[in-house]
Amino acid sequence: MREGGEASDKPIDSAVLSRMKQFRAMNKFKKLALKVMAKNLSEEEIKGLKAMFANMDTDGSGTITYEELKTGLARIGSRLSETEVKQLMEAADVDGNGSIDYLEFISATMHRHRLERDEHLYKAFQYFDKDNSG
Ligand SMILES: [Ca+2]
Ligand SMILES: [Ca+2]
Repeated sequence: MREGGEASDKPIDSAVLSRMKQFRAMNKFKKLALKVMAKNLSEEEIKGLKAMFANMDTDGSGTITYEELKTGLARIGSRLSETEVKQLMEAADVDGNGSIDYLEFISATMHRHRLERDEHLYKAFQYFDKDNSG
């Protein structure tokens, strides 16, 4: 905490952090399913997360590096160790290219209750059903 700093107790911040931690524990299939769902979310649904992504991507490159994640998380009031930030980074970086792109970020931080929503689930199902056999 610092004087004159921004309040970091906004619910979205802690929620996002705990979702990232949950994401870490998911298997590859679940992560991919979330990524497909993330693509289909409406602007309205991801407004807050989009702003947070832009906020963390300080150089505006369109991807979040480890350094940016570390600083960004610290800014929203997290007290994670280097190791924990690294673990979150590795978890969110689904394609393993060393940075978190927009879609990876949304996948790792979106509301999990979307998983239950039929519409999104169906789209994810269709994606994996390559031969459309149903
Ligand atoms: Ca960046
Ligand atoms: Ca990546």
